[in-house]
Amino acid sequence: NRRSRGRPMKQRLLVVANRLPVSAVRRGEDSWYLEVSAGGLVSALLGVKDVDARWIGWAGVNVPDEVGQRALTKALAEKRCIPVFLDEEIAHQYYNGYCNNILWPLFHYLGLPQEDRLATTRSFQSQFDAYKRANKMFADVVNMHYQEGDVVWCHDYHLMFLPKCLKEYNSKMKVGWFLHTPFPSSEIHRTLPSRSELLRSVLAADIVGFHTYDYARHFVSACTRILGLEGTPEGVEDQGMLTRVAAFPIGIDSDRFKRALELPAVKEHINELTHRFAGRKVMLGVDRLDMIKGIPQKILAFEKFLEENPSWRDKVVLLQIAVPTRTDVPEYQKLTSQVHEIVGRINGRFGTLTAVPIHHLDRSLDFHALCALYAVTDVALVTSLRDGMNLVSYEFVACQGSKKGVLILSEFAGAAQSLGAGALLVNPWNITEVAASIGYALNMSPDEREKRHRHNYAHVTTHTAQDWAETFVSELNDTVVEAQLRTRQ
Ligand code: ADQ
Repeated sequence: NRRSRGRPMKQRLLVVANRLPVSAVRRGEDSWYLEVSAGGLVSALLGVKDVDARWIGWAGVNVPDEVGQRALTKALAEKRCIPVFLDEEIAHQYYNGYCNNILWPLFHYLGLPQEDRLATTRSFQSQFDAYKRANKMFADVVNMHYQEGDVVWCHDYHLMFLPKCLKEYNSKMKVGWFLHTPFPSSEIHRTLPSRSELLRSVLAADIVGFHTYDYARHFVSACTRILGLEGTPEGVEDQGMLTRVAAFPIGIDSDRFKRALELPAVKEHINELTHRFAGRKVMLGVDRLDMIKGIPQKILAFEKFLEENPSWRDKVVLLQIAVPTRTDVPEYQKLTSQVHEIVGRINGRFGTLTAVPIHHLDRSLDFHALCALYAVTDVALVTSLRDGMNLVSYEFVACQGSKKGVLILSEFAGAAQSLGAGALLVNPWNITEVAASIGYALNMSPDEREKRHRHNYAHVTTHTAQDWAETFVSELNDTVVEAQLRTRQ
């Protein structure tokens, strides 16, 4: 068994991510209330066998005083979490600035900020300096808690500078880095002023992982074209040292969804929703309210469908659940108003005194409510303009045991690579095509629905979050062993 080769039974894994999987609320000078979020990453790591995982990350709150920091550190330790404290100015420049204003849009093909966006923020260089300083602070905390034999798994675009910092502390540290967003074409990455420095920092890791083979290929091309290094089928080689680059498609904990659907409260909720929308087909969108999710385009496509198919107007409803994010950023506020405006217009145009075609909620739903919604949905609409993977598409499939609903999925979501054969793939920019796919999905024969659903369900239930984490950690171990053998030869 390659997974247990020569390793102690319980290996310590340090998971480093920008945010801890815990929200902290201050109750008093030295008292904190903690709420653990049962996100995908948490359940993925809970399922990894023989691994003792600890989290290192920012608690998302500014804690300037030592008393508060000590109390929070103590409270978090019980949840196996270790905080990184960032002061407000660095956190702002690193997180709102370089991460979310520069890297997030660039990696989703929305380009670098235009001058008007730059003018309202500090200069690009000072944001990058803050990014590096913040990454160094993460590295300090990892280094403080690292013990020989640990493996360190760094997550996402917030921490691209971390592998280099860690290896400078200890070249023997096993370090993996995984990107949750797309890695764009090298032509896009080339526009980034700090393009080379970031690539070199990531290459310091022993293994670099992406959701899809395409993203991995883009990364290797960026290294060959921008840094002039050699790309091999295994990864990128620099002066005889290989950084392995590979695709590790994430999944979900599908059993968690299946178990939820068996709960009496969820069943009751399903009955209520079925009754509430009786006589109408239910279409569903669940997204963070972000430009990359293509929410306005989706709603416009639904409008076009209603326009062209009057007979469906009182027989279908679109439920769009959009959880607000980055609400302090003007572009996100603009997006919210734009979505509200379009929804209002369509409901005014096609609604009646007793029903409206779109129910739009600006909020998050709790897990059980979400499962019930997925279960009653006939057609899910995932129309991201770009998306690393998109787990909503997986969650919908996992909850469709008996209904066998149809998934309309953007070809620009990583999930299109895995659920493409079962879903109806669309170009989200092509509103005519999406509107036609809505019609096709609503009229699909039970046989075709069954066939498509079977394909997707098999994938979602066999390529789980646990497998993803286990494979990454296992490959990280093996890669380092191989690298050490190569050096000795
Ligand atoms: P996200 O951009 O957050 O993740 P996604 O993969 O769809 O996108 O995950 C969102 C999660 O939040 C899902 O578990 C979903 O259930 C939940 N969620 C979204 N809207 C919600 C709402 N209104 N109410 C309740 N829950 C809601 C990033 C990348 C993705 C990549 C993941 C994992 O952008 O491409 O798939 O990381 O790597």
